Amino acid sequence: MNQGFRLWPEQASTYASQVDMLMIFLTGVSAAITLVVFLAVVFLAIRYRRRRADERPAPLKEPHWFENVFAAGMFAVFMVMFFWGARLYFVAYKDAPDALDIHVIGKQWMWKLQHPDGTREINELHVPRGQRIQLTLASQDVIHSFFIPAFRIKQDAVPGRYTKITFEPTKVGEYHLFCAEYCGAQHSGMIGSVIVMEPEKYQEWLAGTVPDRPPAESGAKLFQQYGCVTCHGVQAPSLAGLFGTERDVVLPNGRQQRVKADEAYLRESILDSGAKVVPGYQPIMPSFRGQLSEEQLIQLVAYIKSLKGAMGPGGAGSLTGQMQSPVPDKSPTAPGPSQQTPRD
Ligand code: HEC
Ligand SMILES: [Cu+2]
Repeated sequence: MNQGFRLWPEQASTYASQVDMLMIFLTGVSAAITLVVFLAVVFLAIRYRRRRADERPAPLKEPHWFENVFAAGMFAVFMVMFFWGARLYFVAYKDAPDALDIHVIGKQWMWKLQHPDGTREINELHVPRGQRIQLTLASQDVIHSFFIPAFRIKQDAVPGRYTKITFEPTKVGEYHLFCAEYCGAQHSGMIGSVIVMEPEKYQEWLAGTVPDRPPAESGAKLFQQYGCVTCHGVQAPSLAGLFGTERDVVLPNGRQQRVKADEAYLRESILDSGAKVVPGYQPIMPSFRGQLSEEQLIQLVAYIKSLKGAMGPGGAGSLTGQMQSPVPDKSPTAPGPSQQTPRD
């Protein structure tokens, strides 16, 4: 960016201007208070300086009303900061079910991204302008942090769990993508770019890539391959319609707990199947810890998410039949200029 000196990174998302307003407010309040304190120090030092060697200060009566008003005023200002900040936090971190879902995996030292139709990218993210986008982040090794200054979003990718953040790009262009958490020798090289395109251009771009299988479809394959299908729907609970519901589970200490069947729950059920057992079932499910990569876990979770509605009793066969691919298949022979095949 060779546009001379600028105070802020470019504002390229709906979030950016909102964050900047808060930032201006915080800086303004800090500057104003610094000024008041500084002037008071100078004024009082001059006004009440010691004039003679034997001078003693006169006993004084403190004006309590002043202290109280000052404390209450500061409290009010801090509460404004708190509620304003909290409101902005929820804008970026609230679950956005109808956003465009993009999966991000951080690993030393690259970002691997996947679009809902299966298109993969490395260190590059193409997104349509004016659409809400939700990133689901995972890490394959250490903590990374996905940072797009122009969008004012930053979210850690933490090993062993999923994190999410949403944004809505407003300006076509190419923006920096950084890893903002020191993650090893080549941390500084873990950079890339985000390319915001008009929605039609984005569709064109998607059509020009050779998508990998959509995550949910790869997940369906894994579901067969790892033998999940031999139990689920037979002597294990059906997973259709499970996602997003609330359910009771039994903890190892025998207590019951109500949990939400979200991505984190599905992940835990697969990796640590004994941690929360469905009532009425034996804890016979083996742990798949160490057998599935982050990528495969995301695919399995995506597959389970795609299983809508309840199925008939013992309908193991219909599990795979219910798969719906969000995007129609594209010809694998289409030219793919931006397509990349990730290698670990
Ligand atoms: C040996 C049989 C068996 C296999 C194989 C198996 N499971 Fe399970 N699974 C179970 C049983 C039984 C339960 C219910 C008891 C429990 O929660 O542990 C369960 C529970 C679950 C749950 C929580 C369900 C709920 O309703 O809350 C998920 C998610 C799940 N399994 C996913 C998988 C996936 C994905 C695989 C393949 C990688 C798999 N399972 C392989 C037997 C199995
Ligand atoms: Cu990193």
